[in-house]
Amino acid sequence: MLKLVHAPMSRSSRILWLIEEMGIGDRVEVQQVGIRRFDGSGARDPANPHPEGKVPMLFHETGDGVATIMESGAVMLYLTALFPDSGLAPMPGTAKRGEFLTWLFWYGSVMEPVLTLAAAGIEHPYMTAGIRGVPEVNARLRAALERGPWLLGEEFSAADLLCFSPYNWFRDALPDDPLIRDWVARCLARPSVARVRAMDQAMVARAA
Ligand SMILES: N[C@@H](CCC(=O)N[C@@H](CS)C(=O)NCC(=O)O)C(=O)O
Repeated sequence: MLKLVHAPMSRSSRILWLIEEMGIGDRVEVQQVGIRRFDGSGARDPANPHPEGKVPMLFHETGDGVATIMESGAVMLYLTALFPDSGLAPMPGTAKRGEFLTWLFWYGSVMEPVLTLAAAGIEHPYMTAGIRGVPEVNARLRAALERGPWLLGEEFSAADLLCFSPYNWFRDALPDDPLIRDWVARCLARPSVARVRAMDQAMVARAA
């Protein structure tokens, strides 16, 4: 019914974190593919249906066809809405829903571009005028974390999984801010993260 196109230790691992957190592993088939990695290793996999050869990609057989979802935030939104009882997202009609949607879209529109360009050492006035920079990203995270252990306050959500994910791979990007560092440590300590790390390592070993 549900199929996730996944490459081990990549952006699609965060969808596996979510699936583990939601306890829906038995509902999702995982199709492992290869990808071209940013360090130049790997290659586009002809078996990957994503139009750009990327992951994640989710397929859902619905009553009226197959829903195809790309972009991590959209995949998270789709899954948490499909399984509303999983507790990983506030529901429509609640005040927290607005914050939740904002984090998912802010991640893709602001946080990821800002951190990617910072890692590449690129600064441009168009970027800071239109999207902003690392200080603003850190300020947004800090303002939320001053109110609670998680981005939405007391409740852990898919927004934490998405927004902490860059620091899972790029520890150098972590700001020297105890509030943000402790939040990342709390996210890293989630059993789902350790379980997916083991799953990913097993997939890599099988493919070798
Ligand atoms: N904005 C997309 C980014 C997807 C993406 O860049 N995924 C990487 C995995 S880390 C990929 O598949 N790269 C392969 C390539 O660029 O060819 C999302 O958040 O899902």
